[in-house]
Amino acid sequence: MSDPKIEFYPYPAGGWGALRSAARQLVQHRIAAKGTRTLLSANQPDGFDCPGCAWPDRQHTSTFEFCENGVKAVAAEATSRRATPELIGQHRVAELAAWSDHDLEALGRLTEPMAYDAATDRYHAVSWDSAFERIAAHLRALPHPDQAIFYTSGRTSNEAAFLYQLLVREYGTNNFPDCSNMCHEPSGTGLKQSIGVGKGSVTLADFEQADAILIFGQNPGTNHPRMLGELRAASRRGARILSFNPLRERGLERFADPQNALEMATLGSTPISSDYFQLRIGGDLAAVKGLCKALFELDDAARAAGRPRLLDVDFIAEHTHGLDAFEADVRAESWDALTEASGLSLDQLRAAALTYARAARVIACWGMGITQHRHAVATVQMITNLLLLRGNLGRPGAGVCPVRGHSNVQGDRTMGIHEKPSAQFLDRLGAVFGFEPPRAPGHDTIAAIEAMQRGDARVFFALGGNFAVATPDTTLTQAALRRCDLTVHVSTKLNRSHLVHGREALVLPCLGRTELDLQNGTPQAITVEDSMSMVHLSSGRNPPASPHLLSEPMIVARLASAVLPHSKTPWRWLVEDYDRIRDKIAEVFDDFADFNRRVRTPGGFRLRNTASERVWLTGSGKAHFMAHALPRQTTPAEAAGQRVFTLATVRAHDQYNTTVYGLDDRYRGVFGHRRVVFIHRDDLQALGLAPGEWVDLTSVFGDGVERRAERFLLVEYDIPRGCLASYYPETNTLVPLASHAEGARTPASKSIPVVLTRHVGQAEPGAPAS
Ligand SMILES: Nc1nc2c(c(=O)[nH]1)N[C@H]1C(S)=C(S)[C@@H](COP(=O)(O)OP(=O)(O)OC[C@H]3O[C@@H](n4cnc5c(=O)[nH]c(N)nc54)[C@H](O)[C@@H]3O)O[C@H]1N2
Ligand SMILES: Nc1nc2c(c(=O)[nH]1)N[C@H]1C(S)=C(S)[C@@H](COP(=O)(O)OP(=O)(O)OC[C@H]3O[C@@H](n4cnc5c(=O)[nH]c(N)nc54)[C@H](O)[C@@H]3O)O[C@H]1N2
Ligand SMILES: [Mo]
Repeated sequence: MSDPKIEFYPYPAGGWGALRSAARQLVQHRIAAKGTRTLLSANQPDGFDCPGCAWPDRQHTSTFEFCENGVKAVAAEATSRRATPELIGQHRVAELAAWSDHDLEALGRLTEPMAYDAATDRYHAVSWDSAFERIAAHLRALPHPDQAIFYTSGRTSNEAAFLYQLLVREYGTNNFPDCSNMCHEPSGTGLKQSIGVGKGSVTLADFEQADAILIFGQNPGTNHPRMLGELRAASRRGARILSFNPLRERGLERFADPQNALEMATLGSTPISSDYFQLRIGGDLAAVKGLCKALFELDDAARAAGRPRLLDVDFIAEHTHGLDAFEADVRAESWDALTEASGLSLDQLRAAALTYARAARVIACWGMGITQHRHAVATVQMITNLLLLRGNLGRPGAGVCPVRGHSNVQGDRTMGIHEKPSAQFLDRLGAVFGFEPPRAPGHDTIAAIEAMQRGDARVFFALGGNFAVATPDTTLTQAALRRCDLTVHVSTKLNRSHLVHGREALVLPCLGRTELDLQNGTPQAITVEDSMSMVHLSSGRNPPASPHLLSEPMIVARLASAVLPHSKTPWRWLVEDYDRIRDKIAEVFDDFADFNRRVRTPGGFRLRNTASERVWLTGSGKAHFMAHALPRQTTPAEAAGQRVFTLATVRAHDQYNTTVYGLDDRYRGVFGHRRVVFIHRDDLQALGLAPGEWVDLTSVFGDGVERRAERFLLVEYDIPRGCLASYYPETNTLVPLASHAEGARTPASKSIPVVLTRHVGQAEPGAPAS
């Protein structure tokens, strides 16, 4: 490992730094001309969908949309390195478990199915048939299908997800924990209650028309770099961009478009945020409630002066329900409580409300800074309330925009990956495929971990992802996984979840998004749904990393044939031509009528979003204002005489969730090291600590369990006092399973109460002098 270096990064997001970093990735993965071709076919009408993020693409793009982190995602998949069974089998699993996540990833692509051998503590190659037979034998032997868990990560295509949920339901359970449980679940839950549909209502065209864009708890410079293109254009035409984020994030400040020759040549850049509100971690509910309160006051003043109203009273009367109770609750909230809880001043809240009131068309975007809190659902609904007050829903240039993570996480949910499916969907699925689907609700991510912990769940199967690392309460969760009789992972790369295994374990390697998927000699395309409900085709071009790889739909179909010998579903026939799977999807979901034809029009098609048509599929047929009290103060100010901080776990620039590409976080000025804690200068002083010193983090929940993460480097940062930030997943061990969003059970990994103590013990080699 290189020495850690902490050095302010003075440049805009994007720009030459992005090009240099992208070039380095190609070299690291030994990708020459082939890689360039691979990249050029990302997000093209007849190429593959970028596996990076769920931000949509401009239709009919003719030029390659450059995205540094898209390059990393593609390069990581197109790497020429191979993790063969021979290579992996050279090491005992106990040995591999001591490697860093970065080093496991760096072994390259998996090439053959492997089984764990307890006698030697090693993985070795097995045939596909024996792997499927082994899984089938375990599943058939379980006393009840609810003793098996079927996880999904959001890179899975619509076709694979549809077949997967069908297999699992024909087998007999709704146990579908999903990465969405840890991600945008509160957005779906909150929006469904408020506006009748749990998805974003805007399209890219709306970004061209918005007068103001509010961005809450999202770091697009790292996690959705292509979004910066839209924000840059909006900023250039004078739209106001209001960022709400405890951390100063470079991508929300300035951006140089690598595709803009002038900006690159002149080292110029475009400011992104017009206003930056550095609120307290978890302060968004209070901030937005404050904006609503200020808006009511502005409206009072307008009314008193005989000026036009600032509330959209016609919209409110025709389309909404519950204003009176909401308004009374907001007016009764004191400014003191709102400023204290948000960490913003009255002036800041009033200024933001004025900007909001002056904009005719407003979009609100949000990410994990909103959803990974106990009060996440309430915050999503408060943001929606703010928009409803001025009719900013269901008209051009306005609406809600939860920015999804994984490239098909939204599509997987649409395809029925859900632990609480609706009766209507199950009826239809059962009718189309001639079986009786299970009706009992299944396990979400937290319930799945609890079931394994109790020993009630015996088989864990994962279609993608890295469950052992992405989930909270690492020590407890990993112990739960180890209690299983069998753990199975369908994966592209070796990761820690393969090493934290059950009594028996299998790793099944699959084709990646960028690779040619031939069935019966014919290239197949899959489909995905982006964050704005656009469904489009994706066809890989690269030769597969190994001749032994199977596609995800094929893995599901072959497993189904082994597990369900009496199934009426023609599994193998369906996967000979993915059009056949899509025809079945169209039979089950009305929104996918004529799927195969519509998805072949350039750019694909948009799924209906009723909220964007001002049709409200709520109980009352109207959009709902939802009143919410400020979150209770659950964190003690002190624990055993030590100051308690609130820690948010965030992504560094060189990672994709649990996949660590590199050790830099360029925009935040961190190089060569990941175990850092960002902290305000005055807090350092108050603790008698200095930047460059090492600390341990201990979380404070009062449940008697010690949760501790050791040896983190203190980094002074522009962050409010009392707030800390550190990287995910190194800090997941600090989050108790029981700390999660109310009503959506997303782990509260953005608000962990912790105390800092000086690290004693072995000094870190290469620690920078402070
Ligand atoms: N390159 C890359 N792209 C990715 C990913 C990746 O890891 N790498 N992950 C993908 C996935 S699955 C997802 S879900 C998305 C995640 O994308 P983001 O939502 O951007 O994810 P995070 O980095 O977790 O944190 C977001 C921001 O929330 C801020 N924040 C923390 N706490 C609070 C708070 O209480 N209030 C407010 N207002 N802000 C807060 C942090 O400072 C940070 O800027 O990105 C997707 N795209
Ligand atoms: N503390 C904390 N915890 C968090 C978060 C946080 O912000 N803070 N964020 C949460 C969020 S938003 C999410 S979405 C989850 C992510 O949780 P997961 O989705 O479970 O994790 P990933 O790291 O995205 O999964 C990476 C693995 O997917 C496999 N993979 C990659 N491409 C493919 C493919 O095409 N097919 C298959 N089958 N496998 C593939 C590779 O083997 C790789 O190792 O983590 C959550 N956990
Ligand atoms: Mo996510």
